[in-house]
Amino acid sequence: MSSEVIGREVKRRRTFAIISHPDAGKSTMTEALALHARMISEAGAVHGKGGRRSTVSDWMEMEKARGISVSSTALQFKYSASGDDDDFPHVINLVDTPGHSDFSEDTYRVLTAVDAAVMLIDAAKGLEPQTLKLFQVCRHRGIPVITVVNKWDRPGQTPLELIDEISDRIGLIPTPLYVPVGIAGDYRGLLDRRTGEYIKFTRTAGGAKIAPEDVLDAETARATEGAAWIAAAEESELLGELGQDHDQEMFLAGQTSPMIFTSAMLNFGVRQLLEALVEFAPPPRGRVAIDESTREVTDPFSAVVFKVQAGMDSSHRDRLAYMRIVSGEFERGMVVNHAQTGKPFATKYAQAVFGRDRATVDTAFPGDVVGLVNAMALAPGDTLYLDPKVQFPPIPSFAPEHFSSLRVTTADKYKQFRKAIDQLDAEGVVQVLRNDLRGDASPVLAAVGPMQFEVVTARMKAEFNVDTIIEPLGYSLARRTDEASAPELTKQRGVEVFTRSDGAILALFSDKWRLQYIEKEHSDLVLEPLVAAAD
Ligand SMILES: Nc1nc2c(ncn2[C@@H]2O[C@H](COP(=O)(O)OP(=O)(O)OP(=O)(O)O)[C@@H](O)[C@H]2O)c(=O)[nH]1
Ligand SMILES: [Mg+2]
Repeated sequence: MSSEVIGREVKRRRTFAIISHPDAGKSTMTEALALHARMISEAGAVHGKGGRRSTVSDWMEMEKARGISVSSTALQFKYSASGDDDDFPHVINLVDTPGHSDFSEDTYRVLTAVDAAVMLIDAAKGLEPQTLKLFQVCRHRGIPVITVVNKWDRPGQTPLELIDEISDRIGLIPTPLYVPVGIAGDYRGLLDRRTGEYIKFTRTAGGAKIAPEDVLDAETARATEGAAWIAAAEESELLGELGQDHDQEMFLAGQTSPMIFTSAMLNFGVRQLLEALVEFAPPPRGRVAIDESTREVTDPFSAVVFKVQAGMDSSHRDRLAYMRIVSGEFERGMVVNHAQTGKPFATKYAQAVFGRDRATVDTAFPGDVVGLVNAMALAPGDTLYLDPKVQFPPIPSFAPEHFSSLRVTTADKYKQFRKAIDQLDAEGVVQVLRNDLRGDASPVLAAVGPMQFEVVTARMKAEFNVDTIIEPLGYSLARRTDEASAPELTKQRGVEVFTRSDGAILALFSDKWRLQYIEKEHSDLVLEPLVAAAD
């Protein structure tokens, strides 16, 4: 494969994550984007039964029941942007992430695998705690952010209030590409700041279909929308005077963020978001390896695994590893190398994923997310490559703050229980800790947030038919220690020592005062902090 072909394929790809505080509308937006790309014919049509609650990316039973996402989901679709040759459309790789902070480790892993992020903000709520944290992660990783103010169909703040809040609190300057016509709750259309035209939307029944657009000139807009148009035009002018126009370099440097106002529910502003992604979001680039060399996109094949997920389909209980291709062309059937084990890995069962649906994928290029079926040896952070060898930096695991023991309640299910634990451990759903005292029958689960435990018990039941109970332990923080320090630590009150499944020795402490006391009394003990969730 010539590097010219790879270059052309890379240029038309956009790989991004949708992130936000819970409930801002990520899964609804994911569905709306797929609808606009004509991958599905009706929003909610794919898995929605009655109402629109379930979206194409929310497929787990627990997600459907609660209407929240507990796991990230990848989708790929083609989108013919304005100016595209229809035979060579753009290829969009999108990852919908869970908003709840208990699942932030999953979101973080996704952010190591994408080139840009779409940050959703609820028009009424503005910046929320998880939004702030995610912005920091994006900044830290140098991921450019497109800001989407969603739910503009409902009452909310004014555009200028939201813009001020973002620049004041995170120091990121929003550069609206469009200004909404009509206040939050009265969403009529958008003023295109570059052309000065009015894009007028028409509602469809239940917002299930693409909303028709009419493009009108400023004069006609003023005549039909009156005060709403004048207000939008004034806001646009003011933003121009403040220098808040899109600047590609500043956007890529993480200093500014193109901003769009949408209603994912009504499908308003969704096409504009796709166009902005195609026009401004960066195409895939090379990636820096552990030895600090850069694997360029046109180099031989390499990929990073960022997620492992099983139980996606009750009819096949397989394990899927999601890899993001970094360089070269991928061809199904290729035998690649697994950097962590040095072993070959056959890719006969490579699949393109679309929420819970899958199709065989024959070729893929940098930026693409490909699912590898039954990839038992692969874990998040792993590297796959064709010679020359490359290994990308591992994904740090978060510091757990919640610890519970897990016990099986049906005696004859012990074998299944063990299998299930290994499975969920390999996926990184929780960390699994063991020690001789407790034995194998009641391992300790360590998590960033308690909802991860609920996922464990729900999946134990649904996928392995094992009933389990979770018993919270009285520990609230963990430190990494070593063999030499373990005996002394075990003697201490309020401390328990475990081996994590990756071999790390962890000491759990009831609280930070206990830890401080022990650190002071026994300064010779090894007690290293783990990576904290917000780092
Ligand atoms: N009015 C209105 N409601 C919306 C809009 N977008 C999403 N919603 C509703 O907001 C709720 C949450 O939407 P989701 O798409 O599940 O939100 P999410 O960000 O994926 O949530 P998590 O994955 O749990 O973080 C649902 O009831 C949606 O129907 C919108 O543009 N307008
Ligand atoms: Mg969601």
